[in-house]
Amino acid sequence: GRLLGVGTGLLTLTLLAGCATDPGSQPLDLAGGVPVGAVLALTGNANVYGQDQKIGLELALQHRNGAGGINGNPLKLALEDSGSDEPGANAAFTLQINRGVLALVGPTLSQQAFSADPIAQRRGVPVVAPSNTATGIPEIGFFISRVSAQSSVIAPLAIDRALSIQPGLKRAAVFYAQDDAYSTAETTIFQTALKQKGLDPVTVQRTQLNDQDFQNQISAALREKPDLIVLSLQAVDGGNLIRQLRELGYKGLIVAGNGMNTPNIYPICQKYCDGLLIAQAYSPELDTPANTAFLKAFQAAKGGAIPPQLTAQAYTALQVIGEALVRLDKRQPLKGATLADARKALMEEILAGTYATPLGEIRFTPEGEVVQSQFFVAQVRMDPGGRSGRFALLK
Ligand code: PYR
Repeated sequence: GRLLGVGTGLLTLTLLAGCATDPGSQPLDLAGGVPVGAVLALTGNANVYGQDQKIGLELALQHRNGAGGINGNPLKLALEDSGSDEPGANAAFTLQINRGVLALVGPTLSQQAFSADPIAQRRGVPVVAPSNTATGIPEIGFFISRVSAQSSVIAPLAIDRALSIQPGLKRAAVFYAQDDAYSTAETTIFQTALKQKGLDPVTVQRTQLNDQDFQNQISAALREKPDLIVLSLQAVDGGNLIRQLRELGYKGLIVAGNGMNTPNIYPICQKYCDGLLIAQAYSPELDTPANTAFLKAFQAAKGGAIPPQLTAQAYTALQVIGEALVRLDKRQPLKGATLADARKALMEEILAGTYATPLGEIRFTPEGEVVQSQFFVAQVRMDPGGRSGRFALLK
């Protein structure tokens, strides 16, 4: 930038700083591997998701590099913790983009994605979201895609299942966290699905993500004598609410959404997690080479446990980026390209592909929405004592 005089000095500085930190026009730096970044919630309330996701990324990285990396050059993954809020996600996205990554996996929460994805979109950096389920994520822009099925295609399945377990259900009570993008998007979908099945909610209770005591909302809901409770809450607030709901005497079915879709809810709701119904975008029983390889790697790393959906989705996100990079590099070598050109070509390649993943075969709409064919419903079964449990797939 040139000096524009005293009055616009600040503007000049900002422009200069912008140029100095944006590596997009530089040749892509492939020394030490092909650089990709991930941004996960490893601290704060959403760390319960980030823990599941981190191992998925580690296993996908191992798998890619065990298969020759990106045509002989290893895939190099830099992981940053976003915390569980928007400023953390914005800062981690910016750091990774300035570091020169070709693509990003993340962020964990939809609430964070609506804040951080526009940064990647502006900077021309492909994003593959591993766990954002709110309506409208890929619509943020060309560079934004996801492998996590959106609530509208998955959440209603758990309501169908509740009705097949107990066909006489009449009085649904709904809870959602009003300060969270995932919760507000999903509850709209749950409420529409309930109405379509003649189960107009008898009450809708609003909570906040950081609430710990839900006595007021629960008491108000129980006065309506519900026989089905439908929750769009994250894991910590949802786990606490379920515990309090059972302690206050509710005995009926509970359906939860994707926010409670992690075994990390067990220590929170303990024995009261038992019976919870949650739709799944992953089946550990899927009998395909891609899922068998993933299962084997997970069980070797974790000693026999069953992979959570969030682990399979995070694995898939990095798998997609790795396979798209292999194809792109064969067609149009990464070496010698500018970072900006390689990022754009990579996004086109991601959207064009079909991928054999642990989630089954997936591809993308031109918008970047995942196209996936198989979904399931699981019921949480807690062991006596309530310390551990499993997500049992319902047939
Ligand atoms: C989301 O934030 O989109 C979740 O599904 C938790």
